[in-house]
Amino acid sequence: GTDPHWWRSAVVYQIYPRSFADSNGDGIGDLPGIRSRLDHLQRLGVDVIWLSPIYRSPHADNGYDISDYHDIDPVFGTLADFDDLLAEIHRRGMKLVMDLVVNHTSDEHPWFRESRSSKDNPKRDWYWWRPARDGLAPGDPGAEPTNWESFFSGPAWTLDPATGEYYLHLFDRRQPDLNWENPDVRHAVYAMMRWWLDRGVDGFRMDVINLISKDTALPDGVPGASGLGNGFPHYANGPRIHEFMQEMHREVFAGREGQYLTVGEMPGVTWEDAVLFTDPARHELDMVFQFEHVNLDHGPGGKFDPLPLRVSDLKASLGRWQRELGSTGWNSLYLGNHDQPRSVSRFGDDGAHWRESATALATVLHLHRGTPYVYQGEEIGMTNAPFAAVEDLRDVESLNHYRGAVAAGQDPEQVMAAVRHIGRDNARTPVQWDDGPQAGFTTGDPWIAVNPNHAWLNAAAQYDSPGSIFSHYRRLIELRHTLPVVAHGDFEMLLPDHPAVYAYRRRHEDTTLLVVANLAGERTEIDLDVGRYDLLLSNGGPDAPTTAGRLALAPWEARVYVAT
Ligand code: ISL
Ligand code: CA
Repeated sequence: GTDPHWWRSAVVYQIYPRSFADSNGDGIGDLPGIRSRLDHLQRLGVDVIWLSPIYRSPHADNGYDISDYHDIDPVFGTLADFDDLLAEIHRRGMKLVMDLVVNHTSDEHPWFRESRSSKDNPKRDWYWWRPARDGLAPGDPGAEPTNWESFFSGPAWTLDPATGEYYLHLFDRRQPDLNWENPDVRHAVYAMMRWWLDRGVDGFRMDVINLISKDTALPDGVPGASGLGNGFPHYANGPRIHEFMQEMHREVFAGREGQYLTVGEMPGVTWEDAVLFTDPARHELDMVFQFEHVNLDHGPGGKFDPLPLRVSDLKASLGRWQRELGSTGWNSLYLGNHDQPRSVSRFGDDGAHWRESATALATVLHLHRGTPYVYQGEEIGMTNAPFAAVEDLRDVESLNHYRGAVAAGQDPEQVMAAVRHIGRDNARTPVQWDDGPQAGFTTGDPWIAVNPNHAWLNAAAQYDSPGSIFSHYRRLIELRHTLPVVAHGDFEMLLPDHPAVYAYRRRHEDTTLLVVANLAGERTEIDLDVGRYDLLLSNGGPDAPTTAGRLALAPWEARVYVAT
């Protein structure tokens, strides 16, 4: 199209390939499996598919550890399968965005193999190598070059016996960080990106891209509960991050403006920075994933020390991002992804109000200003999984945490309770297609157990049901496509101090959209005059009795009104 900002009226669907659909019975989702389920996505009406990594990988972190950026991992298929899938997606009028994981590689990437081989290897400087701390010998306790803790527990440095030096890994030890200070690293990444664009892909979701510019002085961090230091202030949104993003834009996207979508995943990004990243005049990124709303329930001890979530905090956070990105920046809108627990279990009520809460949350999210992302299974209300024991887990983050916490003396049952609540495997159980064996995901043994609730919670049961979660998502996506106010309207929060009701108004030209949702399990009544509006969409049953100037809302009821 000719609209350079086409993604403002688009909806993106995230596929986690390993858990989407298995075509050959080995228990792992794959590219032909995705191809076989494209009807589902078309029926839903999404515009763009984002694929979590499918590159060659030893799968220490399910593909977020890449050993060859130019090939498909055999477990997912071949480059020919990829070209086939891409052609079919394009034929159906959709686009495909690839995951770009370039803060780090796999320790099996040839770049790292060369880099670790000797101190004077030409690729030595492609990663972060440092000797033991002054006065200490390699391997001594505390000899790591900095005290930083990795995201996945333990020190962020690992000693490599080959040269007696340590390498930096913000994530697992099998995910060494690339050194973006070295221009050869940057240009190798840009060349690889152009290779995929030339192959026909429509953009990139950039993994932890705001971590690529580190403070080269590598200062220690403030020690936390684990005794290790918090390096975050020294590597997140570092000194050269905007320079790198502008350089990438020039080197990769110049001359292709308007044809692709870029979204940067950015833990800890502030709205001030997000405006800079997404202001089109600065030529950095189309949008970013911010983390404020998915960190609201993290306690002082981090994500595995969860706190109860308050609706008022969620409103304040999302509302602030709406307001502050304003008309200069652009939001990405999401409640879940492959790193977060299931959104209906976390923000909603996956018991008594399962359908109502899933649809209420979707309503509030999708009608914001920004580009909505649907994480696979969210459109049918998939829930957290009943992991009984540590043997049921697969995620490196959860497993590292479990081992570390139990070794440090925590009660294993309590550690499991936290993992069950917030662990990433919740989002990684197979998509529930139908009520048959293994939910229609595979004819073999799935790599992670299917949620037993697929007996009633599955896609097939929802397609032709007008009140289903799937039908509601479909309608929300359609509204973004058909009503310009959804993509282009401004945003005004209503009832900001109400503890349960999320209400806002969007305006564009002569149209006003009013979105009201009760995000709690009790009926409520609010002061809101909807007299001049028409009801466009709701997730409720029969109309609640409404007196002039007042609106009654059933538990988790959501209503969308329009006036022109
Ligand atoms: O879930 C998290 C750890 O507590 C997040 O901080 C997560 O690690 C962060 O969102 C970065 O995620 C991305 O990079 C990771 C990968 O494991 C995630 O799957 C990916 O989305 C390292 O590549
Ligand atoms: Ca397979």
